[in-house]
Amino acid sequence: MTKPTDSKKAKATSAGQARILVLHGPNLNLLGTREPGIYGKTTLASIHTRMAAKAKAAGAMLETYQSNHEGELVDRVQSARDEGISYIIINPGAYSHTSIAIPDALKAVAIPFIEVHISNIHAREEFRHHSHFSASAQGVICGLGVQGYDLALDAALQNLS
Ligand code: CA2
Repeated sequence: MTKPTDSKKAKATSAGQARILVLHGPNLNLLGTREPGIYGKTTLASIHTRMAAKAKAAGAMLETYQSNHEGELVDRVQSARDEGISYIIINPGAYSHTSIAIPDALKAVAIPFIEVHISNIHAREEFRHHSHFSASAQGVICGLGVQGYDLALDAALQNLS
């Protein structure tokens, strides 16, 4: 594997290294421990380790946050702007289908984001088919398992370079 050249590296912001925030909604802390048939066997911690290594190799910094509470996710999105986060990757979990507040916060901070779903929400129950996030997302990845996070990170790094 070749090392990324400087031109392929994520652009540093005036505040330093490009910072990417990975957000996870409710119950995703259980990844790898329950329902492996739907969500796989990989834990959130190992997803983060892999993503952080990839981000670092590309000259960016990864931050991660999981919460089971809608207001906490809104707060995290709001503080992202002040912290100089330049990209967000988010799996809103069940809030994808119910929350207006989190997509409103994403629109308010105007930070580009990619929406990720581990399962194919369109092949599941009808209530999962609509996401309130998708219309303002830069892109949506669903149904590719936890690999979706890596693909989202590739796209984010490319967009930041
Ligand atoms: O497919 C996805 O990534 C979802 O965002 C996951 C949500 C679900 O409500 C969405 O419709 C689709 C559920 C997350 C629950 O995560 C668990 C992980 C392991 C074990 C149990 C739940």
